Amino acid sequence: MTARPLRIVTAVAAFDGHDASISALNRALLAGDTSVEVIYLGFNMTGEQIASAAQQEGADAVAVASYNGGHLQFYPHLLKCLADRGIAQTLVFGGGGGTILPEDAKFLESSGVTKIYLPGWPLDAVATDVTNQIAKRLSKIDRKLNPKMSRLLALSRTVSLMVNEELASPPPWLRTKDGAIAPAVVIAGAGGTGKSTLIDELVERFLATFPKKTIAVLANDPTIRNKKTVCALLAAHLMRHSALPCPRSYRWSDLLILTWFWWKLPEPGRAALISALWTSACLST
Ligand code: B12
Repeated sequence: MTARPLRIVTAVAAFDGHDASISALNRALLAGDTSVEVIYLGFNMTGEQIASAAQQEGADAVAVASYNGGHLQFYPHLLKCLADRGIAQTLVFGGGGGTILPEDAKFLESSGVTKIYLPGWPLDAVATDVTNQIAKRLSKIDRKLNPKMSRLLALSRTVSLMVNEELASPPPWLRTKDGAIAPAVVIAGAGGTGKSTLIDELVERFLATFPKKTIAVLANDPTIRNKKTVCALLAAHLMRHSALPCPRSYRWSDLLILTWFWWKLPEPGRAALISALWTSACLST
């Protein structure tokens, strides 16, 4: 077990609706022996959308199903999108049953895909192998902050380091110059009460009404616990407005960790985080 949950973005490739295998993989990841946060994007996801979510969420890996026959183009394109966003270190796992031939898998793995799973693997073995591979490489993942990196990447690294209590407050260069604090709105409620639809509407209207302003959504989901692990299936990106990556909107989702951490933070720390989230803003990538 690793100290923090592994963060894995899962999706189905663009122009592909075959989501049965990724849904089964999501469940297998949650049922395994490793704590994971599975951030599920849905089907028909472009390389750009997947890379954008991986960047915002500070993902360790992306796992993408491709059944439409375009895998030889899609996975290399995805690798490029990740590299373009400064997160080439993100591990990439894939599978598409028999539509991906063994020689295609070899080619993709030699091109930078971490691993392609061919038919015959039991899904729980796929899930275990994926988490083992991520855990093995975790210590090599660079999570340093640097004022020269894109604001969006710096923001996601900051949130991720703060949530893991490896950083007490955002670096000064990520804060508002005038110390201004963004207003924060909390939306809570039981499952099925319409939170996602409301947030969708608010974010879409906000972005349309204020073309220069930025907005951050911090989405916390309840945890699923078994005897050994703490897991979550996070579906905040399934909301409508995240269909297109918008450089003015930022999204982070996790277990209840952020909420718990938030209340532990002294007032100045909260203010600094909010202002960093707000201004980072310029969210240019
Ligand atoms: C189920 C299925 C459907 C269902 C999809 C339901 C759903 N919600 O997913 C339905 C009936 C809707 C469907 C529709 C279509 N399908 Co279809 N479908 C299949 C089928 C029978 C099984 C795929 C599957 O889910 N397998 C279960 C998984 C768990 O097992 P697996 O595929 O062996 O995968 C293994 C590994 O690769 C790995 N793995 C799989 N994915 C991933 C992902 C990650 C990240 C990782 C790490 C591992 C991993 O896990 C498994 C471990 O053993 C295949 C044929 C087949 N027998 O494979 C055709 C197949 C994929 N479909 C096909 C086609 C053509 C279509 C349609 C275009 C048909 C049409 N003309 O309408 C549509 C397209 C739909 C769309 N919107 O995209 C073709 C694709 C051909 C190609 N690309 O060259 C296939 C191969 C059938 C065929 N022989 O023609 N389909």
